[in-house]
Amino acid sequence: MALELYHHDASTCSQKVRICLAEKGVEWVGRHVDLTHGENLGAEFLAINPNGVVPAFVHDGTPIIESTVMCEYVEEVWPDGTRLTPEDPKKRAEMRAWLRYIDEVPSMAVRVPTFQNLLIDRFKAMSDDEYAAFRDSNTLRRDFFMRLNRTGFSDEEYENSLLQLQATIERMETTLDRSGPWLVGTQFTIADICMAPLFQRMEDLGMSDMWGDAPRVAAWFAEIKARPSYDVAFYPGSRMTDLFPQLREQAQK
Ligand SMILES: N[C@@H](CCC(=O)N[C@@H](CS)C(=O)NCC(=O)O)C(=O)O
Repeated sequence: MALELYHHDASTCSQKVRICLAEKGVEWVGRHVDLTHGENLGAEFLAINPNGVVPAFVHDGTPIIESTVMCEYVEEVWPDGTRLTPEDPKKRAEMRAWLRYIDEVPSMAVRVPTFQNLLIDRFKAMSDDEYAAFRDSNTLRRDFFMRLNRTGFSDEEYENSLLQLQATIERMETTLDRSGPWLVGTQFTIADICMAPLFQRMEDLGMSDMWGDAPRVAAWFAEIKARPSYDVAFYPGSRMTDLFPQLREQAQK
């Protein structure tokens, strides 16, 4: 049976997995999860992913969760085609260290400007009680929504998220300058795949100036966008600029 991908068009974690599936040429059937109406927190989806977040996929009846784990699973189950993991254990460790860093630092940081600048209206429209009920039902992200506090993050938290994104860009620039063109040397790996949607998100949020002084990072991002897998993963309607056309207008000004 085809792999069933539970995802959301514009979720960065879903985009990671869609790039990976396209790179490996793996066919999938999409199950769209409606985050706005809380489908991710309903019993049916929680039975697939108890964390209540997208993406997840079901392969041969078994749910696989966590976008990075899902990419590694795809690589292991479909070893043919483009290899996305280095053979050398040291390089493999380097890739995995990037994967941990991506999950822990920039993936978390990019959520702050995303929610603050784009998604906040949905929460502002809620009453305090509605917001508290939404926040408390959120299995994985209760703490995040505590800090969002319905109307926005503190200035310190916003500033900290930008510093973390800047630090990521600087770390990448140093690495790519020393041993590019990819994050783990000459091989395009799962680390590049997992980082790319975060850059697309920053670009869509009008934050691409952040890598204005990082030519290696700019070249890295351009190379990823030129790969056929990118357009497969970012189909029309899957960018924040598609969902929030005002972003495109701002970018044109
Ligand atoms: N560590 C998880 C994080 C997944 C995650 O945070 N997904 C977000 C979308 S990118 C989500 O489902 N959020 C639920 C919501 O916005 O209500 C993974 O990498 O799969």
